[in-house]
Amino acid sequence: MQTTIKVLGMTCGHCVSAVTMELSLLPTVTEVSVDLESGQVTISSDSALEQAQLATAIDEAGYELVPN
Ligand SMILES: [Cu+2]
Repeated sequence: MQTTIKVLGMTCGHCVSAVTMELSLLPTVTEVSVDLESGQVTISSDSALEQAQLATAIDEAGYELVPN
């Protein structure tokens, strides 16, 4: 399944890497795709991801998850 979130504060390729790495650590995540310009992040995973774990991962990376 795919989850799309919006992340604030990413400005360059390093930001993209940091967010991608943290999200990849979540259980069952198979792919993370970041669009730097829009801040849109698409996550593929085998099970549903909770908003709270996504928020924690984004926070760990040093950015902010936009609540939807
Ligand atoms: Cu950066």
